[in-house]
Amino acid sequence: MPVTPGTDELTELEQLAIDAATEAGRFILDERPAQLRVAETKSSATDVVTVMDQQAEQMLRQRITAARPQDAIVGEEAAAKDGESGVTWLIDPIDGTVNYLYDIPAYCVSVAAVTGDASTPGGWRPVAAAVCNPSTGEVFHARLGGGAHVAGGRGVPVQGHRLAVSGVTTLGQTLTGTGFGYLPEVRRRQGAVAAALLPDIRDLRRAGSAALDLCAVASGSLDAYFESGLNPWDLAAGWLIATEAGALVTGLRSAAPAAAMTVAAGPGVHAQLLKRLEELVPAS
Ligand code: LIP
Repeated sequence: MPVTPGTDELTELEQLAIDAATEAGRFILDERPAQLRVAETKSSATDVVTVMDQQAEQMLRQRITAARPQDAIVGEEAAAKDGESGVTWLIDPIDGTVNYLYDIPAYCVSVAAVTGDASTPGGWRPVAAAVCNPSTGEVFHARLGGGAHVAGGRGVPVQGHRLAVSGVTTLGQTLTGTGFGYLPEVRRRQGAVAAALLPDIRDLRRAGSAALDLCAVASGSLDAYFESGLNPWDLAAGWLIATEAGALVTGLRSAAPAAAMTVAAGPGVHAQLLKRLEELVPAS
């Protein structure tokens, strides 16, 4: 099992995640070009990257490397940087890039420090994290064993406040978030699962950012969330923030949250949602 940093180091990692995410968040909001264009595409014509994704990732890497040169970094837009400290940073400079391209205020900067082998599903876990939603000014953050909190945003006291998941106990009352990938055949499968689940839940929400969906579970503005096809940098920070707010965050069939499936919900409804998804998603 990966070595867990001590309390002082966890606090340092959390503060660095907050500072880096907040700085990059301010940059992507304040410096967004009026005529923002697609710089390149990745897995499909709709899987886009903008210059702001690339520049924000450089900003995050410089900030983290300056503070902790011995750490490894894995980001969405550039090559991995090795490290020897046992800590790896998983960074998504703009989670919800399509929303950012369309200027829909539902995108964020997601930064997490993890231990273990970040390239192996189930081989790593997040120990400190921050998610900055620059449109609302909210910064969600957590460290292992320290609870989850939000600072900034409408109605949030200056000192921030502690997050807690909803207490929903029946699947039929569960407001559930989900998302879809960039490949048509993947979307077809995901759409079929979502359609089959719809009669069993309160309703579905598709916000367009896995990190913000997991923070919504942490704050109770969603009761549950599930999605397949996520990359480690999409889910790492939200995984810890939701868990420290009281959620159960897993894969299917006792697996860890990973590309195969990520399911997050309060303890009152997680098992019910998991059982239904295991009926709908065949074992691979
Ligand atoms: C996005 C995820 C979202 C998913 C999108 C995409 P990106 O990440 O946050 O949940 O539905 O397909 O993967 O590409 O904006 O970093």
